[in-house]
Amino acid sequence: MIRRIFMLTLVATLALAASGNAATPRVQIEAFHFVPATLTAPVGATVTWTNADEEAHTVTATDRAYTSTGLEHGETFAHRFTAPGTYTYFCALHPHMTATVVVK
Ligand SMILES: [Cu+2]
Repeated sequence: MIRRIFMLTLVATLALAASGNAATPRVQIEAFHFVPATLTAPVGATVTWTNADEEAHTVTATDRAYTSTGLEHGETFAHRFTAPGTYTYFCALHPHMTATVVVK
């Protein structure tokens, strides 16, 4: 419960922080897939993932630069990309789930 309140507060804070930016790109996790599989975002964008699946998933950088905890249904994770590049990530619980963020 406390964790959920923290997450909601975090999301609200991030939403406020991002409201000055043009882009708040989002990825949905559903049916064991990241949607879209390839997301393009501008430098400095904060990408938010939402787990719409009944199963828990993580958002974990291939190079382990960042990772979420196991996200339950409805929980979110956000990461800000500060440099251009092609960033692959996967779900640590289901490593066949892979996707890419292209930052430019
Ligand atoms: Cu998963």
